[in-house]
Amino acid sequence: MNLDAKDYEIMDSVGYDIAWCPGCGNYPLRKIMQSTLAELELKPTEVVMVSGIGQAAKIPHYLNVNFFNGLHGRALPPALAIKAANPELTVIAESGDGCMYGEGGNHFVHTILRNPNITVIVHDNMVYGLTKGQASPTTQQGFATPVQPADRGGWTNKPFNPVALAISMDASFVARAFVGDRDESKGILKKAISHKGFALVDVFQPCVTYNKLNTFKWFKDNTYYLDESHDVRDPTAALEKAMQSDKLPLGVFYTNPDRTTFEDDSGVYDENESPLYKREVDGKKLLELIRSKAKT
Ligand SMILES: Cc1ncc(C[n+]2csc(CCOP(=O)(O)OP(=O)(O)O)c2C)c(N)n1
Ligand code: SF4
Ligand SMILES: [Mg+2]
Repeated sequence: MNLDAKDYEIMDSVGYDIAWCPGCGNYPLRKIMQSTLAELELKPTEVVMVSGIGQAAKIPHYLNVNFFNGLHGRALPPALAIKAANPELTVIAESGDGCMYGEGGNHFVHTILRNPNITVIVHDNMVYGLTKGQASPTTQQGFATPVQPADRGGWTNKPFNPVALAISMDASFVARAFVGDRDESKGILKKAISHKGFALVDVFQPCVTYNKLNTFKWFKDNTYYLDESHDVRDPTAALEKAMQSDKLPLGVFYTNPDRTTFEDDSGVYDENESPLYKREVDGKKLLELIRSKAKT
């Protein structure tokens, strides 16, 4: 099968406008996603993208894939459920730093624990873009916002470190990328999507309108790539790299392919490999179950 990036473009006949600002880092990420999916030879019909609310969360609207666009912070529960009901699909949860780590922070933690075989791609622009520039969990200290002005010292919290948190929880794949580096990002995303288990890729994505601090140049100047000497199976080494803040490492920090997945652990595929959605519902059993619960 020969797929190329164009296969993931929405047909012009559908008639849609892209609501991102000119120069936004979401555009290169969209292109990177298209070539990543094409090179993995995943048919658009086999991919489901799940997002929440925000600028990043609009990405599935602008790609030719199946998608479920739910509530702010709530991308992960439906992503887990879709994968559990139909493991044949490639499920990608994709949303912003606020959506995934702020409003969705609880789901982020508990989905790492459950280890479903899904990929989580976070457009990390270190700001709430859609709602016009408030601080998000990954906002840098000193960043001035409309409610934390520069003359009061800006945002005072230390930024949340999703990579370190995920490694400390033994997430099965943890990586960071930067949209300014297309080939490297594509390589990282290909590994993440091919990995069996929960795979996190935190992607630095400049917001050119509301984040004048963390620009394309800032990310270029303040990042470097982990090299071959980094042992991705060593959690202590991975955590040490993740805690670096003078220069932020990019690449794959950590993998643990030995963890069993949520789908495996659920037991529903132990004796029957047929996806849940294809199985007949036993009406009698279901009624008995409902009645037994109604009595308690
Ligand atoms: C429960 C809830 N809280 C707040 C909002 C308002 N809201 C919508 S998008 C958003 C911020 C989005 O920021 P982020 O997820 O970082 O995405 P970005 O726009 O930066 O890509 C907020 C606060 C909402 N829709 N629902
Ligand atoms: S506000 Fe920022 S994140 Fe949103 S579209 Fe504009 S540049 Fe992109
Ligand atoms: Mg954001």
